[in-house]
Amino acid sequence: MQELDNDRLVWMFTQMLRIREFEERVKRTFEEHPGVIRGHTHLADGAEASIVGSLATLQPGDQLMATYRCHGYPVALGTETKAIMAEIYGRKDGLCGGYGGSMHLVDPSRGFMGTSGIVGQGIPQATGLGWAAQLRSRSHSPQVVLAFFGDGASKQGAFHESLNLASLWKLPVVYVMENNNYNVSTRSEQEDANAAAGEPLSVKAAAYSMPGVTVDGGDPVAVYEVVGAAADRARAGEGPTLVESKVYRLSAHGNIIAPPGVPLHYPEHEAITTFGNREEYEAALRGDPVPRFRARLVEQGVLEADRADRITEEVRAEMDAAVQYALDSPFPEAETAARYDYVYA
Ligand SMILES: Cc1ncc(C[n+]2csc(CCOP(=O)(O)OP(=O)(O)O)c2C)c(N)n1
Ligand SMILES: [Mg+2]
Repeated sequence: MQELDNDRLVWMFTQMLRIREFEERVKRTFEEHPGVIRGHTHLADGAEASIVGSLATLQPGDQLMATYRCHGYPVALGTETKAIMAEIYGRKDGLCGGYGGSMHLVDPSRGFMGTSGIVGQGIPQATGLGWAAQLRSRSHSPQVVLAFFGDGASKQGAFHESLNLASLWKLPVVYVMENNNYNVSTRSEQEDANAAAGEPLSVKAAAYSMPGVTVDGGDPVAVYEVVGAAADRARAGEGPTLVESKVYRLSAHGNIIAPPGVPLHYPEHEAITTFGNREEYEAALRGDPVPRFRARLVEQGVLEADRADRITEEVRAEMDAAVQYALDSPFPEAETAARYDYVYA
C-alpha cells in the first residue's frame, strides 16, 4: 500500500467533491428538468469517502463491481461525467448509448465491470472476476477485484455462497459492504441477526474463515488503509477479506417514480419519513464526510482554503457542463432498440 502524500489527499478530496456535485445535479434534475430522468436513481451522497478511499487502492488491471447506487465509482475512475449524465438521461451520447440508465453503468476500459438493479447480483459476478484474475496471475502481475454491495445484500444467499468459495479458493477479492443501516425503509436491526444482536456486520466473515474488518466509511484515509491492507493480502495470494464500511446515505433510498411528465423528486430520508427520527438525520448531516475531509485537510495545512474553493468552482462548472451536454444529446434511434441489439439475456 502506497503512502498517501499531499497530492493524493487533495486528489481524494477532489474526487469526493466531484461525486457529491454530480449527485447534486442528478437530484436537481428532478425539479429543474422534470421528466428528463424516467427511471429510478439511487444516490451515493454520504458514501463518497468510502468510494474514494476504496478506489484509491486500485492498481492498473484491477476491477470492481457495484450495485444500482453506482454513479460515484466511474466519476472517481475518470469516466467522463458528460457521458455518465447522458446515460442517466437515456441519451445516445451516454456511456452505454442511453440503453442502460442510472442502474446499469459500465466502463470495462477502466475496470468498472458492471452494476445491477438486483440486490446482491454483483457479489457472485465479482467473485467470478476474482477467479479469472487468479487464473491470469499465473502469467500476469496479481490483480484484485473490489465487490461493493449494501448491508441488505449480505442477507442474500449469493453473498454466502460467494464468500465461501472465495475463501476456499483464496480468490483475490475485497468484499466492501457499504453499511448505511437501511434497506429501502427497514433498518438493519429489523432484518439482520448480527445487527439485532448488537454486533458489527463484519462478523459474517468468521463463518467463512476470512478477516472481517469494520471501518468508518466517512473517513477516506481510514477506508484506504483497511481496503488497502485487504488488497495487499489478496495480491499476495492470501485470499479475500470482508470490509464493513459504515456510511450514512444523505438522500432517500431513491427518487419517486411516476409516469413521465409528472414531476418526480427525492423524498426525505426514511429516518424521517418512516421512523420520524429527524435528529438521526440531522446528526448525519453534521458529520457529512465531504466538508469534514475538507476541514481536516485545511487544518493540517495539506490544502489551502482558497485552493479548496477554486477546486469547488471547477468541479461545479464541470457538472453544469455535464448536465447541459446530456440535455443537448439526442435519444438513441428507436430502430436499434427494436432490433434488441443491446439485449444480452
Ligand atoms: C433480489 C432483489 N430483491 C429485492 C429488491 C428490492 N430492493 C431494491 S434496493 C433494496 C434494499 C437493498 O439494501 P442494501 O443492500 O442495504 O443497499 P442500499 O440500497 O441500502 O445501498 C431492495 C430490497 C431488488 N432490487 N432485488
Ligand atoms: Mg443499505
